[in-house]
Amino acid sequence: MILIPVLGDQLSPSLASLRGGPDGAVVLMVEVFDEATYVRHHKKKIALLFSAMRHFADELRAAGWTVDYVTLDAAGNTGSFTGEVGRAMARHAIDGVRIVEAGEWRVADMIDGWSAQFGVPVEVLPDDRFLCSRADFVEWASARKRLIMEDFYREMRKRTGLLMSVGKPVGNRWNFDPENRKTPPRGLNTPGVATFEPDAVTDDVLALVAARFGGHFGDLTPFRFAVTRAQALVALDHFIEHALPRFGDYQDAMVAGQDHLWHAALSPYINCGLLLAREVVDAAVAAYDRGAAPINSVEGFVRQIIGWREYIRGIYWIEGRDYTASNALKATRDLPAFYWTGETDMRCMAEAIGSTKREAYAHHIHRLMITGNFAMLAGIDPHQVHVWYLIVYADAYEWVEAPNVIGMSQFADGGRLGSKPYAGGGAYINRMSDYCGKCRYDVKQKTGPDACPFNALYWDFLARHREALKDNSRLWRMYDGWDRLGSERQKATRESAAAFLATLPGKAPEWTDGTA
Ligand code: FAD
Ligand code: DLZ
Ligand code: SF4
Repeated sequence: MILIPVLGDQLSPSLASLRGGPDGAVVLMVEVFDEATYVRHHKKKIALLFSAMRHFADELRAAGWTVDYVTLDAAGNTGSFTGEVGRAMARHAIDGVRIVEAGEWRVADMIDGWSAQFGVPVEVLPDDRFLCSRADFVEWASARKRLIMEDFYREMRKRTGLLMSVGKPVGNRWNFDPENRKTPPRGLNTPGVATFEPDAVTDDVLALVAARFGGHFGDLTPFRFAVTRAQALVALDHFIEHALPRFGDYQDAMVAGQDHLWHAALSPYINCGLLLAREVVDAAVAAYDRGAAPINSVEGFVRQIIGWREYIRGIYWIEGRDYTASNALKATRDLPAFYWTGETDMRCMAEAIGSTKREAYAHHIHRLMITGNFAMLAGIDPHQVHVWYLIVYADAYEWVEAPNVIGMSQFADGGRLGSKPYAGGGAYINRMSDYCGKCRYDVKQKTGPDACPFNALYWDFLARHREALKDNSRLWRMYDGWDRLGSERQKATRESAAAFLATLPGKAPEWTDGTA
């Protein structure tokens, strides 16, 4: 008999290992302590995964599959994927395993050991829920010196035919980003995201998570995530109808008290398999075709998914197991404790961390230009930053989190993923948000105890890393600006940055040491 382990991020009825329908095999799904604690995930993330796994198992059973589901508190649960596959082998007289490739090195390495350990053939199928296979990405990358996302994206547009018309991009442009940098006017109503009341299955999971992982970061309730494919499809429809039309316009905006703005908040569902990337972009393109959303929004959204998401995954596998140890800028400062509490006078940081804590979600600009930007400017150890991001977001799996953090946001890979560090001072944040007006710091002041910390930190970062960054042509204008400040103001700026950094609290090890 064949055993088909289905991992927590493989909750798709069309998964390659399940294709063709029930065939006498046993599907194995396991809630294991190791997966919940290899980093101490946000409570909401664990609840989402366990509830979605339980619902998915029920749906497979209803479709005729034999499903062996091991709950976290089942007697004898060994706590690991390998331990549970071993126990299932004994329960079912298994003579072969069929599994879709894991999303990350850690689990892929486990699966690689199973055939020798259990003495049966293990067939590992490509995860074709991605639009670009690992092999195709390697082929694309091997023909190039620099792996530029925009080049990859255009290739994907051509390959998929999405937003293409007789070989040309729809609207005669590949990219409508210049239209996508608007600051939302005051009082604009945001559409919110679709929310779902917990059912009995979710209630059981919430009680389990509270009892077993109560010390993990983040708010467990209110819990309003979709936990079934049917609910996730409702969330997709809600986004397409209510948020997509303005997604492009306000993609980079930040507004106090608004966690989602016009973002999709679909990544937790796409990444665990409740939604497929392809159906999500097809829905956006269909909205464009029927005139329900403008090209700048639809193109921007499609680019995030068939461009960024696929590119990031390709980079993850190319970079290898040691990518998360990269530290090109040799940053060593501990992650300040306020990353876990949100208790800081920097209003922008408090907003981004608050959303993270409440929702296990923050939109892209919060992640990139607030918490990520601050960590890079302050010289925080990128590995600690990586662990934080892996813990706190419901959509975080190493394949997508690590290149975004180590590469895009911390420049810790020395520029292999991004062509320049995403560094910004207070002026950027002030332009893109309504935070600064009510902040205890003054965004207009450059130095001194009341000045916005991002201002001095921004220049201090550039000055500190001049040797490493001076040849980057995209930064010449910034270095020119720094040189024109003159030595007096440069000195005051660096002293101001040092004074601020000296006030940073230390890290809170209970959330970052990876133990239960
Ligand atoms: P939207 O803004 O509505 O975008 C639509 C979709 O595009 C997302 O659902 C997502 O599937 C995709 N997407 C957009 N940008 C990216 C990107 N850079 N990489 C991959 N997919 C992208 N995304 C994750 O899925 N998991 C992570 O752990 C993660 N960590 C991040 C860490 C940092 C420091 C940064 C800067 C970005 C990270 N991202 C991550 C990418 C992006 O921020 C999230 O995908 C996005 O915020 C999810 O919210 P949304 O669905 O509302 O996205
Ligand atoms: C994230 C996660 C968590 C918290 N728990 C489980 C689990 O108990 N069982 C499971 O199969 N998967 C879980 N996952 C998702 C896995 O970590 C994910 O499937 C692997 O990282 C492979 O990419
Ligand atoms: Fe953030 Fe500075 Fe604005 Fe305060 S003044 S919200 S710290 S950018």
